[in-house]
Amino acid sequence: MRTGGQILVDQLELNGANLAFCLPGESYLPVLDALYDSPIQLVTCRHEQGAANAAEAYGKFDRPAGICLVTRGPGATQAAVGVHTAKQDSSPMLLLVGQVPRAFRGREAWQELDYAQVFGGIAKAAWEIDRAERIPEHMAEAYALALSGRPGPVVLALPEDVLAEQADVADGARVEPPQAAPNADQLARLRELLSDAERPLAIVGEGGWTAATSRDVQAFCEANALPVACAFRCQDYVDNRSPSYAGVLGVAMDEAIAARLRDADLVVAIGGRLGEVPTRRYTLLEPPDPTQTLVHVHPDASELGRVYLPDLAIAATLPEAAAALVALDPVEPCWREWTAGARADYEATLVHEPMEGDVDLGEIMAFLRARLPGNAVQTCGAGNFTVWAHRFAAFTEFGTQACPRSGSMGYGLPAAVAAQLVHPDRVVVCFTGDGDFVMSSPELATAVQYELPIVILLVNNGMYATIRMHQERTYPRRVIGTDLANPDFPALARAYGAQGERVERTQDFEGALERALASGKPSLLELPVDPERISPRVKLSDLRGGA
Ligand SMILES: Cc1ncc(C[n+]2csc(CCOP(=O)(O)OP(=O)(O)O)c2C)c(N)n1
Ligand SMILES: [Mg+2]
Repeated sequence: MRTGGQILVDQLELNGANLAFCLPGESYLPVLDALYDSPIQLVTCRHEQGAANAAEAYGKFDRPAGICLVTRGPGATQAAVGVHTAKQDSSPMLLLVGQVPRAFRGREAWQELDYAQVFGGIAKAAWEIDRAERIPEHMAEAYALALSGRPGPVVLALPEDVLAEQADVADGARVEPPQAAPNADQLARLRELLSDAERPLAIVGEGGWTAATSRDVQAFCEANALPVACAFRCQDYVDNRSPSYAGVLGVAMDEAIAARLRDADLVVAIGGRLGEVPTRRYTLLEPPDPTQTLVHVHPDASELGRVYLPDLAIAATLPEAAAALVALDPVEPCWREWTAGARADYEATLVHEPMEGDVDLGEIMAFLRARLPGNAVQTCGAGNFTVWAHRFAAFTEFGTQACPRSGSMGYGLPAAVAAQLVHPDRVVVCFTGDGDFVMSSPELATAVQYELPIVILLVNNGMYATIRMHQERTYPRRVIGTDLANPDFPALARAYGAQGERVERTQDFEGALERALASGKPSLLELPVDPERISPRVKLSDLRGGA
């Protein structure tokens, strides 16, 4: 006989979880108690947003689903942002929520919510477990849903009396998501389309990748001299040093890569949904039937044809699809110049315009490109600071970029907590802004508590610059709602027990970074920047002059 809490934790263990992120609540005490004797490390966060974002990031590192445990009502609603990111980013995640006892259901008891309704439009699935003896069955279903097809978040509500009751039931089996490979006809057709192409472009996108997928896709692109672009925040899917690598289809998209997509005659999308960001608001590739010939490989058949009608739709899991692509007899490319041009365009984007003021983020990024090891992990939230972090970084290994494709602020710090727990020996750098950081700054306490030596680079421009940029563009000089009066960030970091420094000049960055890396503690380096340079290629004064 085991309690529902014990049965639940046993299912997490047998499905390979080694970390769980929580904010405790009295609604799920039997689960906490079962974790007392479990090898799963429980990481206590300071806000459910942080716990959910950390669990989401864990799911990005080719691990079993990220686990987040929160209390009912306010705990669950505060965790919603991480569920939304897991959905948009196609990351496997389980959100386990305490619930009122079964006997109180429907009375709007204290903190009661109907989680199937609340999360129905956010998660891949959400439901409530009704009996302890059915926990193995429900958990197997939850894992199967989270991991299969397009991975995503599943929410399970756990009535407190279900968790406390005893049941005599066998464990479920470890969930192995089904695999699907492309068939021979599809591969032959793909080869035919490639042979007919003059300006092909491969696009790699989110959901269900592994390190092997990344290696195979890169080898396929190189064997066919195919240029390959990464969808927004998938920049670690292809080694950026590859002659095939052509850059990123992200926000603040470079014109050259935008033109490559617009002008391509064949697009081979390997994973991803070809969403609003990588298609530049659905203009570079126009739904429903783009002018480009489209091959779309996706693990979920229901995503194929949902927005774009592909000329060739391949419903296949990505490791299997990638292995099949690399085994395909390469075609003789007539597009070598096109590919070399795409590569040259990408290399040109690494050159930055000098920045006003004493701290030049372009210089700092160039330094980091040379200084950081290839397996260093980049995390971020949302803001214009990420444009520097993404454009000027060079990714060489899968699993080194954990950034929210959902564009959610407050993600970077909890993601860095998860990254450093998953990879204790790696350098983890969290890029953040003065607005972004404050949204999840309590997780600095988590980083200190678990002794995680993450490096936080905080770009301080005294405003929500992303919004200011749009505001000044549309309503020049009518600034409202985007100015920030900020705390003394290094002092705040020190108050948490982390290391904190302000880097006043570009040339001081190297020393400050080395001190941060040597400190063995979480470190925050504040980079005060001139607000004039609101984005790498946009000046505030130009916006005001209407340029
Ligand atoms: C949770 C959430 N709230 C609001 C936004 C809208 N938003 C996007 S970027 C941004 C400003 C971020 O400010 P900061 O971190 O200072 O970065 P900056 O743009 O100044 O570089 C805002 C408010 C968002 N993306 N996510
Ligand atoms: Mg800012």
